[in-house]
Amino acid sequence: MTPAISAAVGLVVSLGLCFSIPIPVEDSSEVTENDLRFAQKYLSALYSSSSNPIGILRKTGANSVTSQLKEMQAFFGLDVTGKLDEETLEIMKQPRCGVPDIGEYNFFPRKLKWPKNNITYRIVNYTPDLPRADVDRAIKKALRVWSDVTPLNFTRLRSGTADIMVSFGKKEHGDYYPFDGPNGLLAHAFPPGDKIGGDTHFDDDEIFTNDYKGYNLFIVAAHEFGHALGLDHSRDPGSLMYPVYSYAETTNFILPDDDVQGIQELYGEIIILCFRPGNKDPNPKHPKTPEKCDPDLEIDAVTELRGEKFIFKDRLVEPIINFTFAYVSILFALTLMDLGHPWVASHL
Ligand SMILES: [Ca+2]
Ligand SMILES: [Ca+2]
Ligand SMILES: [Zn+2]
Ligand SMILES: [Zn+2]
Repeated sequence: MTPAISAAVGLVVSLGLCFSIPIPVEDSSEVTENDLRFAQKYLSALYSSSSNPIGILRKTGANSVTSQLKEMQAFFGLDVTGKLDEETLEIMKQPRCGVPDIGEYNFFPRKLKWPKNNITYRIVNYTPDLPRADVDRAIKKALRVWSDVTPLNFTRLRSGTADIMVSFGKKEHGDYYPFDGPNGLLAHAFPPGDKIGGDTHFDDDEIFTNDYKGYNLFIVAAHEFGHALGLDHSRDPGSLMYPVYSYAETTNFILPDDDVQGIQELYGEIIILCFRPGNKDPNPKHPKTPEKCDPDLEIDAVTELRGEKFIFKDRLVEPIINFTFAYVSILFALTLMDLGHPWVASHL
């Protein structure tokens, strides 16, 4: 940069500092006034919870821009300088979720979660970016990411009020948390609760896709539903609940462990029973605790009874009744029959 341009930038920066935008800037960095405005908007939307219903139950955000900036730098594992530099700005400019990163219910040390396992959702409107069936599929699959590892069940409603109302909107779309046009904020969701609680909104100024181009609707939705179920952002860049968007393979999507831990802390685990051919006890009278499945296992069937989920892997070995009694217990044998599980039905 020539000294003249550098001086000009310096002037702009100091104007910004003196008048409207009190963000400290790293001396050596090339930060424009637009960047400063952008950074201030970013911090006030995502690191200050004043006048922020998404954050109603959250601790009051940092009270000065410097401490907000420090909090943001700490969240993303940057050098915590409290000054705006290029590295910080670069992270701020990445496409991301619109839910604030300041989490932790420090004032109300209770967890926000649905007090029930059967949760309804409704897709209120659609994006023109994708065929409706693709939107339906992405939303359903995104919810399944969470129901696969918890006792939660999601039922779709086609009318009326569901717990999780899913909609697409642009700019101001009815909740005083306007979206920002293309890129930047992609979507947001409200934590579990009445009315707007659980509701999930997508910025329809984005191009949503069902592949790696634009923003993959399934990935964005799966992240947002984490919030709708009570999760905060994670600092783990490999987690689904990391606030910045990144594309991941969607065909065989596996929920990262950080997210599994988080959601199971709120809702508990599902009961996972694995049956593998040849896995027979020589003494069938021994009562046995069913084996826990490897979480990466592909699942053949999931079924549910009294809010508990049972997952079946591979086929149940012959003879079905003995096997069931020997390996699992009478209760579970009855459970299988109650469930009318096809494998059971075919053998009884
Ligand atoms: Ca709701
Ligand atoms: Ca946007
Ligand atoms: Zn988020
Ligand atoms: Zn909204």
